[in-house]
Amino acid sequence: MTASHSSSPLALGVATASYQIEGAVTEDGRGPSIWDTFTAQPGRIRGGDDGAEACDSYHRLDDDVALIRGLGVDAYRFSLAWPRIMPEGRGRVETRGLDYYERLVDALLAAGIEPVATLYHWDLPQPLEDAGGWPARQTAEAFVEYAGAVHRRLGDRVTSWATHNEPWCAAYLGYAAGVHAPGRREGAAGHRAAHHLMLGHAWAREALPGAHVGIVLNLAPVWAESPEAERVADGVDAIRNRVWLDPLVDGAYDDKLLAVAPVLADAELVRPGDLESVKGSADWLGINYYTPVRPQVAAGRGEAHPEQDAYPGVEGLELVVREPRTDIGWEIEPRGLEELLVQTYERTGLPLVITENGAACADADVVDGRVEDADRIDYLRGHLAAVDRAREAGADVRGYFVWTLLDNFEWAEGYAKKFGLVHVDRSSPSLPRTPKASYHWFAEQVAAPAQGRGAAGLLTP
Ligand code: PNW
Repeated sequence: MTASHSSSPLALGVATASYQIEGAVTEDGRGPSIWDTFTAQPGRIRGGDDGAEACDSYHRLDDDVALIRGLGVDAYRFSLAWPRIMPEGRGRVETRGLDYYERLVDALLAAGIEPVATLYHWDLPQPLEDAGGWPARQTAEAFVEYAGAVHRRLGDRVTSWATHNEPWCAAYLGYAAGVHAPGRREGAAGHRAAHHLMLGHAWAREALPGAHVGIVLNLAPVWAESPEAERVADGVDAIRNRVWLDPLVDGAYDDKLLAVAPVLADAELVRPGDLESVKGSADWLGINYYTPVRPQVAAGRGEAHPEQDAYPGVEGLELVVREPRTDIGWEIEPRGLEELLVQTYERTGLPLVITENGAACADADVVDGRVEDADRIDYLRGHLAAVDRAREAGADVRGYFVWTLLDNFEWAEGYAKKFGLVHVDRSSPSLPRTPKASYHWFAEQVAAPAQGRGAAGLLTP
């Protein structure tokens, strides 16, 4: 790397996802998703919570856009609910679902905020899961139909698109570890899902002519806890990072990856032409970063970390979580973001966007209209500084999105873990929103840009 990108502007934004905020799960023809099914199963979600109401953003579009405007951000990253748009997963299009996102996009554009649309943030239509889900190839075919239907309606106004959010979570937390929907626990199904997610991504890009299409990965720096842990660390790196980046960059799964995921050598699964179509299929890369991953060799009956099963094929793995931690138990380490940005830019040469970064903090009460969340401000400040260092080191980082706008449905953790810049009072039926101290702090960062930051046409070349 020679050129420094620290002089190009860094767009600032805030991110959300459909199932986590919308609610209104039976409205306007929306079909069921795997998260509706999963949350209805006893014991799956902390507190028995579900997304049936969430933040009711489906009915509060104007309130939420006003909150986004109040931040002054350059861009807003949101996802579309596939089951609102194709309730059966493919075929018939429900135009009322598209109407909602069109209203959102038009409101953002009217406010001078760039919409960044994610097509798949985990709410797979249940009929597609019933037909085999992501481990089945036809789900990738259905995804292309859905992508085309969305793009036909919004492609004249939205230029920045992400196909998938965190396919590692969708594939391995959903099908191997069983902690996310659909809750299956089969390692090979995780690998099959991974392949089909990437294939769906590549095919969908072809269905979005003229669009700037990326994919959002939760890549992680993988730091072996000891020299003996290099072997398990390599397996973790294979499944967390290389299973996505290798086909994108090289159009191949290498032998070390096949050693942990032998099913990826199956010619029925990986068909001629598949990897060639994935190669070079991203115009930009989104990175969601929260914490580094620290593998060690399992000492025996150690305390099981719930994510361990999400690395199928890596035998004898234990994950260490060092201090300090956020309220969700994830280590705080901004240097991990700096390293990840520099290394991922070296590996891919793609424009990078931090599509999520943020912290879960224990709830503080609303006192005199204020919510103090100094820990979240510290977390964000430290990570923004890491982004600046990575840019100075030459990484081409175009944007940084805080996860997330509102306290919302945090998947397996229900509503107990709060990442929002805005507090949502769930004890009141009207779900009142109160901007936290971190909201005001972030608005100041946007308004008084530090060196090199400022508004940008986020991803337009
Ligand atoms: C990401 N894990 O989820 C998602 O993109 C967001 O929807 C989510 O709210 C945010 O990060 C905070 O969790 C993850 O268990 C959920 O490793 C779980 C894991 C990783 C990411």
